[in-house]
Amino acid sequence: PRAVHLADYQPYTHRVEHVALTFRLAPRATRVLAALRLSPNPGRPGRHDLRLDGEQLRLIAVRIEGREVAARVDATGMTIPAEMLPEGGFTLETEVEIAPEGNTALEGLYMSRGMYCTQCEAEGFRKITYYPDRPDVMAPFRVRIEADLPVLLSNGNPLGQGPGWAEWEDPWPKPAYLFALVAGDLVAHSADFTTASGRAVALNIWVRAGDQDRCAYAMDSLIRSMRWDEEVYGREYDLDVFNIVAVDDFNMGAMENKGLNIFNSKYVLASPETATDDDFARIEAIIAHEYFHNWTGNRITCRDWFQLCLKEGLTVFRDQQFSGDMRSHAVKRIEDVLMLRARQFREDGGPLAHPVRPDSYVEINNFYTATIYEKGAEVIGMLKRLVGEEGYARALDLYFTRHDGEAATIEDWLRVFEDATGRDLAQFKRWYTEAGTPRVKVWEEWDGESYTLTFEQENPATPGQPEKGAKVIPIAVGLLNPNGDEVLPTTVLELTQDRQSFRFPAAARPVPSILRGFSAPVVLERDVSPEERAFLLAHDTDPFNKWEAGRALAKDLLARMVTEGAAPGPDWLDAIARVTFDEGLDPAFRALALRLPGEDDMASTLHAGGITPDPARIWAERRRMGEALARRLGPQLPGLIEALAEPGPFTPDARAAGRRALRIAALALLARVDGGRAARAAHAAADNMTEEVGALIALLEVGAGQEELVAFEARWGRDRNVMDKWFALQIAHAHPDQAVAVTEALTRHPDFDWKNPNRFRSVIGALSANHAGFHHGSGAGYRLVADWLLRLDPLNPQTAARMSTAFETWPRYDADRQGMVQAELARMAAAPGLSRDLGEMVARMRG
Ligand code: B3K
Ligand code: ZN
Repeated sequence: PRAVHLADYQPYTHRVEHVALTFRLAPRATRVLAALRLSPNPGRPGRHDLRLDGEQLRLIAVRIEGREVAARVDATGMTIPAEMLPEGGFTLETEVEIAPEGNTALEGLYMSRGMYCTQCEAEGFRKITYYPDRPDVMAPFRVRIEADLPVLLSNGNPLGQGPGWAEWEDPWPKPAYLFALVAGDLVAHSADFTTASGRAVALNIWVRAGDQDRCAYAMDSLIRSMRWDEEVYGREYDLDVFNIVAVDDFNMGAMENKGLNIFNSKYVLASPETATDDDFARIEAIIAHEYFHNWTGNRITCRDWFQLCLKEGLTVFRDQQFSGDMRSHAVKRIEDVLMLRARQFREDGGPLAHPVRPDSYVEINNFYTATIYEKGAEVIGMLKRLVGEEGYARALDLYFTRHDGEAATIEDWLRVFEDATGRDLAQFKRWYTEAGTPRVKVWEEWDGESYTLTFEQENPATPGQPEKGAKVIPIAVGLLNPNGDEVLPTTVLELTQDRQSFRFPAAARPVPSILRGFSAPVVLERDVSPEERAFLLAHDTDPFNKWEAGRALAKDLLARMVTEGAAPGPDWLDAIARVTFDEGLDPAFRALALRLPGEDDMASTLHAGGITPDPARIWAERRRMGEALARRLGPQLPGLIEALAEPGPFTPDARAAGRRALRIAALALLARVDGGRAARAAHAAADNMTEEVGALIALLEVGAGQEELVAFEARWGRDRNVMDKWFALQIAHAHPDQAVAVTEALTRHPDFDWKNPNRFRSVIGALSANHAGFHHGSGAGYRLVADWLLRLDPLNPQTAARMSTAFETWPRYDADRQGMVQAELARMAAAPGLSRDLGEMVARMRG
């Protein structure tokens, strides 16, 4: 398969002025009639053949201006030679047949438990009809759906409907990847919204009968998102209806189709009995994310798929701001950084590293990555820090006015910032074009009068990019005096060279708090004593760095436990104890401070320090660390658990969720010293899924919980979304020596419907999330995951490829493990008929 290169971009030969589609839906033979109004693109002078993308379509007829023409058809599209095209504008009609029922890839038009739905991003529209399936071709669409089903939906505003048909019109020109269609027996949870300028918008969340009472939180999140985008970005909704549909079979989280968002049902449906606090928070964030795309993605879209971060990085940044405003900025930032390090730093440090704006790909679906999304958002956070709140607001206003209705590039985006603020961003652009996580070393010097911080940045080589230049790195610092008072409030230093010093007047030696708020996505390297870390954990005024100090203390300790057999000492135990019981701190923050460093994170840190990580040993030492903490806090835990019990009915707000998080963290620790007595009682008394699952995990972690698992299945056996948790948590929390056996047993469970992406992820994904289980010395974890990827690939290459990233960390481990992973990668590479998706991933990971 050939790679596509950014450098080869050319505008499309034609313009699509209007699209009219008719769908006659039938599971095995759906007819799609398309009428495209086309004209030559003045941006591509000369006469050109007309090339349309099309895959897996049965062509019935092609007509130009009503007359049948002979088009050349191949496996990826059709060509109509220039001589057969009238001069000027013309109408092209095509008629094709497709089979949604047999579409197991869940891309294009497919069926999910009797309902029709679509997923077109990135290149799924070409599986529906012949079309220039590229984001810079934008057109207004009119859609007619004919089917014997009660609910028939498409993008835009309803034009009319009758028995067996409905018509929709989307006045806003859009690329084909934002097209959507849904047809099924659905019911709506509805509400109204009036925009700031007075437009009445009908809001509907469409679900299967029986699920309507689980939509309230998603609807509330939608209404808050719409209001927030008006207030914070001045962006209003632009249609008379906004529809959301929940679908059970979906390759990812959700999709921002214009006026018709389609969601994985797992990110819509929630009730206190069935959803955890984390589920509620994710639903709020994803509803917001997809809604915010209406402006950042839909009204302004991407010129080509290399510019994906233009919409994704910005929309993630916006949803993070929103969640921070709705909840706690401090807690949200810590959670976002945890996730960035766990997923993006991991990707950036391995064979799959790629720039935020890549310059080539084989299969674009493989580039919906943590780098494009999360690092893409971090880059915008840095821009904002560099130009300030006001500069950012001016730049965004200019972006919306200058590029509304266009398909834009990263160059356009950066130019808006340059024009609005007068800043030169040529060097800053390296964040978009160069992969890899910069490492920043820091030294300090105090001479009695002044204090100097010296920074040195190193930009590691990544695949295809051996050398790179210095980045612009905003480093937020504060200085504390030895009493813990802040003597320098947060100040942003701009590192632009390989090595640079900054001097501050200081009569006493200050304690520095560096990279406050995680002001840049870098790894900071500085030798810090445990005393200084404990001091910052107690005194730092920056909540992120306060948490970071505790985290670093724990990681230093765990590293010493693993490498030298050290034992947890009072410096860490006492510091954590103080935070845990400090009632002046937000319980959610205290819960985060209690969380031990993850095993994968530890493996990566050891590897970066030149030590080959041993997964079994990390697992064992981390466990020993938890036990030591449990013994230290033990006597005070029952009191804390009692004090945090929430009287009254469940509410999903951040305050209540934070209290539950701390309570569950305390229960999990207590289980290590009381054999699970308190957790068992909490499980029995739980009236919400957060506590039910929290207590169950606490039990599984100490080798108990089997009865509870049986009861859970008996109670929730018919609920798909809840049962996904049941599958996942017994694998993720299995003993490393048992994880593979537990997974194998569950793959034989009658409800292991492996063709359903959520269920596949709950089982196979949960095994790869069990670090010591997946990387078990026997190699059985590698084998089992590879077996299942090979089985899924012919049916659903997108999900198979996505899950193959389980293998991306192999270069960290010992020669035996490296050899075993390489053998699995080679086995996959050799599989006959391997998809382009999985094929590209495997090839990149083999290096
Ligand atoms: N834009 C979609 C992701 C599409 C993934 C295609 N493989 C969801 C989102 O980012 O909002
Ligand atoms: Zn998105």
